Amino acid sequence: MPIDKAYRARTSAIVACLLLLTPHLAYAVMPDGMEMPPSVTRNVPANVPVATSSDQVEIGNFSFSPMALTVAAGTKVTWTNHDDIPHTVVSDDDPHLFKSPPLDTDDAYSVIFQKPGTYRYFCSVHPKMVGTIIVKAP
Ligand SMILES: [Cu+2]
Repeated sequence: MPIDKAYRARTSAIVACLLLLTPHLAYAVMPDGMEMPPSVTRNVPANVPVATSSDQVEIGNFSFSPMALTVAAGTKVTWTNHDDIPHTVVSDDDPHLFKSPPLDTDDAYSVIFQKPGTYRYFCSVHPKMVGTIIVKAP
């Protein structure tokens, strides 16, 4: 049928035009001299801490275990909540050096400790739940 043929020819012409125009359109919306958006994976700032080792604190039965954990500076400490109710991990310091969101069952929260010192923390939902991370010079 001639009409159908003409329609198809016009449709493929439009598609071909769009394909040809697309790279130019992309240039049009990105003005010259504009920097490309920073890539999260490629432009890692130099001051992002990198853990040299890791250790764990388990949260269960309304307590942190071990209550006191000694690690070398550069250690990533991960708290995991095994209770059925939410807990948090909040440093005693004001302002807080670290403060987790409420951790549901099996949720984990990590902090990399770079500076030697004694870091006391508690659960903001149950302030009687306390713990300490002791960070030694490596
Ligand atoms: Cu708690």
